[in-house]
Amino acid sequence: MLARYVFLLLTVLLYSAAKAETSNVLFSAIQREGDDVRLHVRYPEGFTNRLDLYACTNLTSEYWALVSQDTITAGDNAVSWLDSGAGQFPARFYCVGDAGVDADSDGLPDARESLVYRTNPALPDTDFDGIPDGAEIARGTDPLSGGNGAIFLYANSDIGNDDYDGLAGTVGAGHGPKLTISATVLASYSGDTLQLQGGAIFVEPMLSLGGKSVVLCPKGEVTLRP
Ligand SMILES: [Ca+2]
Ligand SMILES: [Ca+2]
Ligand SMILES: [Ca+2]
Repeated sequence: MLARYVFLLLTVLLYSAAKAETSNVLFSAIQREGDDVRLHVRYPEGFTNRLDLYACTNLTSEYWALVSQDTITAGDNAVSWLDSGAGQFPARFYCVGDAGVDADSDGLPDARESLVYRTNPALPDTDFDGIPDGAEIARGTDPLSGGNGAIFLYANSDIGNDDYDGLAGTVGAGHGPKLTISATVLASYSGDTLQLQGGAIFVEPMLSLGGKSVVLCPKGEVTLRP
């Protein structure tokens, strides 16, 4: 029954400022491997940017799914990627984006903005709420709807690490509290709530506000806990 599945190869969409250099990106092969599909993507010599692969099962759908992110050539200017379980779909469409092109420097490649999030690749803050599109995606807020971007950010001198994103008070699922208040403040935007947790004493370097000012409000927008 697998033969009844139709896999259509969409003309490769490559979002890049350097169109002439990147228009030769192509799929060199699509192979069936059982219920999986393997894509072979090639691009020209000298093209060193990262590739994102996108897929959808319905071209009338508004959104594509980012199915492989920041795929990097292994030195032969080719990428081989297995789309596990793709055989379950009656049709599957693919396209490629250049993960190294971010025209508005908001942290989201142009192709991801156009295909996945529907944000404006030429505007760093599509909904004009003061939070860049990439930060909104990372924080889990809606980049298309302003005014709802405020979130809690956490600092914890016991389990915190400034490499964490500060989006959770505990460590897990890729999130965790920042160690220093300074880093937490730097990650914040207007309207965010900073929550300080942990049993250890916050020493002076941790208390630096990183050049930002913090307004302590009586309504609990900033919570200090021992
Ligand atoms: Ca962008
Ligand atoms: Ca943008
Ligand atoms: Ca925004």
